[in-house]
Amino acid sequence: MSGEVHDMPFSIPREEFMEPGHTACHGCGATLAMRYVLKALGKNTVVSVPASCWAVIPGAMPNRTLDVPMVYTPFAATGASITGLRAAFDILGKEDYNVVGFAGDGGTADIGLQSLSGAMERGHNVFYIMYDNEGYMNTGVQRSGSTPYGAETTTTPVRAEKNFKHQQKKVVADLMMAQGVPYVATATVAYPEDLIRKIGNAKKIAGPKFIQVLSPCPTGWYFPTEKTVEISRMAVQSGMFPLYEYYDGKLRVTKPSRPLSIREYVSAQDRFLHLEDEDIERLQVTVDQRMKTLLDRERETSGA
Ligand SMILES: Cc1ncc(C[n+]2csc(CCOP(=O)(O)OP(=O)(O)O)c2C)c(N)n1
Repeated sequence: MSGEVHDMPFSIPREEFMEPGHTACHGCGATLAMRYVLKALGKNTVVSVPASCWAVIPGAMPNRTLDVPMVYTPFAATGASITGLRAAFDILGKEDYNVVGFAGDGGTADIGLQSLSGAMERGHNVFYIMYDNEGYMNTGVQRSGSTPYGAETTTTPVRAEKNFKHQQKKVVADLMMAQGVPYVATATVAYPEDLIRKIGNAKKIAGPKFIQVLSPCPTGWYFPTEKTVEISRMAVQSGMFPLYEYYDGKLRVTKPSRPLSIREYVSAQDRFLHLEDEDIERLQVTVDQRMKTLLDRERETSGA
C-alpha cells in the first residue's frame, strides 16, 4: 500500500457489491468511489441516488450493477430522502441498515445543499457521500459550485477570451465542518485504504456523517482514461484536494509526503490547458492559504 496516507497494516474487504457491466465512461472515478464505499459498508446498505451520472451508471432494468437496494431520488432531495429512509428502516426494526445518500457535486454543492444541511442538522443516523467530479458531468460537463478556479467547462468555455471558471471551489466538507456535523471527511479514489478506514470510523458514530470523495472524470477533465488514480493522487499531493477527517471536535489533516506544485497538477489535465503563469500562481496562493487554514485548525483542535 502507499505510504502517502497511512502506514498501518490494513486489509481491504474482499466482498464486492458492484457487478461488472456498468455503463460509466472508461476511467470513471465515481465507479471506484461507489465500489469502495460499498466494500466498507457491506450488504446491509441502501443507497439513495439523485439525478447524476450514478443515476445512469447502473443501467436500465432488468440490468443492474449494484448488489444492494438503490432508490432514485429527485435532483435536489438526497438529504430529505435519506432521512425518510432512515425513519422507515428504524420503524421496521432495521436499525443496523446503513442508509447512504450518494450524490454528485452539483446535487450536493448546488441544488441539494439545503436538503443536505437540513438532514445533517436534524441529526439522523445517515451517511452522505458526495462523489466530487467537479462538474455537472452527466448533462455535458457544465460548471458547478465545486468546479475549481481555472477549469474550462461547457458553461465556462475558454474560446478567445479567458472565460474559464473564475470563482474558487466551494468545498462542501468545509461547510459541513462549520455546521458542526459530527463526522466529516475528505477522501479520494487513489487511496482506497484511507477511504475505507474513514467509513469504518464514521460507522461508529450514530449520527450524520458526510464524506466528500474526489472522483476524477476523464471525460470532463480531459485526461487519458488510464490516469484516473494518478490524477486523484496528484490532487492530494499538490494540496488541491487535502485529505482530512473531523470528529469528536478534532481535525486531523494528512500532510502530503511527496508534495507537488499546482503547476504539475494542472498540466496533467486539458481542462486547465489555457492557464497562464499568473492564473496558476493565483491558484497556488489559494491552495496554500487553505492548507494553512486547515493545519491551523488541526493545531487548535488538537490542543497542541
Ligand atoms: C430539478 C432538476 N434540474 C436539472 C436536472 C437535470 N440534470 C440531471 S443530472 C444533472 C447534473 C448532475 O450533476 P452532478 O450532481 O454533479 O452529478 P454528475 O452528473 O457529475 O454525476 C442535471 C443538471 C434534473 N434532473 N432535475
